[in-house]
Amino acid sequence: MSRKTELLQKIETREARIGVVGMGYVGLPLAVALVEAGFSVVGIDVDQAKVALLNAGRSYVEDVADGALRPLVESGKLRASADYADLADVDAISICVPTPLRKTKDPDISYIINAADNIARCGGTGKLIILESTTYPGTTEEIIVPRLISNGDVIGQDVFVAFSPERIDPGRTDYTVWTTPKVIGGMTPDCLDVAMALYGTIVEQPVPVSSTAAAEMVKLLENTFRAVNIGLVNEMALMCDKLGLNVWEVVDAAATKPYGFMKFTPGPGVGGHCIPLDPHYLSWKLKTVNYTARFIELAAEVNSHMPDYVVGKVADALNTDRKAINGSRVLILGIAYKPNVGDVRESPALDVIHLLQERGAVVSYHDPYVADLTSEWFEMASVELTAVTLQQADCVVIITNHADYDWAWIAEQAGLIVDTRNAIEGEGNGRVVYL
Ligand code: SAJ
Repeated sequence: MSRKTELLQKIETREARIGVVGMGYVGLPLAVALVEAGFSVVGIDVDQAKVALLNAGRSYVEDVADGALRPLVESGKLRASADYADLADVDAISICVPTPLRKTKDPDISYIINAADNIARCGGTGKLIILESTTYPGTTEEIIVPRLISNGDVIGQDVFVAFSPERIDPGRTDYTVWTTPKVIGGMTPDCLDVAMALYGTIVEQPVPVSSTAAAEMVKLLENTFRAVNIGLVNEMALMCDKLGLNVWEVVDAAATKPYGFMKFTPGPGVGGHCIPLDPHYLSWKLKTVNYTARFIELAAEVNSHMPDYVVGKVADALNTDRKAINGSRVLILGIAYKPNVGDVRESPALDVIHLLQERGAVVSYHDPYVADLTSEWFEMASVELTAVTLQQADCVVIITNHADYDWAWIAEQAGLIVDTRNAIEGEGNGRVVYL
């Protein structure tokens, strides 16, 4: 029996044992979905604290409730480990490790390399290896494959390799692992067949493409599409400001077009661990072939300028009250990178606070999802949001429009507001400055 047939049978009967490397916001939901599909899963994570929490049936990922996790652990079908050696006897491995940027904006694939080295060390023969981490086209072929064939194994015969970009969207409830189509590219047709078979057990619509590089590029298009369109609408905000137009009115009216338009809204910048970072994996790769990814670089330039633009708006607003930024009390509402989450990674709020402090403002923040904050520039704790804190602020700056906020009440209490999200729509005492 060929190794491919053996793997396909084990997947069909659910005898296949699966390893998931990286038990974060991508790996843990994937592991849960695989166990719910009938597989036994070992989750590998270098963070011993995460391993202990998972083996105690406790989740640290918003989208996975303890109540969903605990029975899977208690049944013995899901366990966590910090020891890569536990991958020796699994049949398939999904790699879901971080792919951050270095300070130089170059890709940091050290987590992928570490995972690949450890997987090769415990033996890839007879296994399906799927990389999920967002990365530049060519990573699977250049980093994963060489480590798996160094023992003489042949890709597509002895070991099977694919790439399948993650589409886990923390906090989203309208799409699940099952209902979100999943793109899959194999190193060979047989690799694709095996990967499609495995992911076909947890995803309603696996989407095959012709190669791992194509699959890697799909993910980068998805997130570059967002970064560029957010950059476009942010530049629209700058242009509307120059022309004395209300960008929110313009965007809302354009969004009535029932076809050929997709609404994006301006803001104080682009945060999160995907959109501000992933496109730089693509522009970096293109530089290696002497090509400049102009849209990516321009979008990054526009988006990263927005915090400066917001601080300029604050300065102008205070100036109307004959106040300088220096010494003014500025209250930031919402510092998470997007509404209704507590994640502050790459949040533009951090840049706005830093820039305001650099100009002498006395800055505080409130965020119902972020109790305290440590950044490279400062440490802060969320203040209590009361009428007094609003009234005492010389300027209130709305950075993240969490659904929890009572905007009408805030508009009544605050003397001056810079609203970067059009949250105070049509309310307020006329003392609201919009982007
Ligand atoms: N942003 C704007 N204007 C917009 C949209 C976003 O300023 O019109 C800002 C947000 O405030 C945030 C940043 O851009 O700071 C990124 O926002 P995002 O909506 O892209 O949120 P992310 O980073 O959580 O993106 C994820 C992605 N999901 C995956 O990669 C699986 C993205 O593809 C999703 O479309 C997005 O969530 C989503 O729609 O929630």
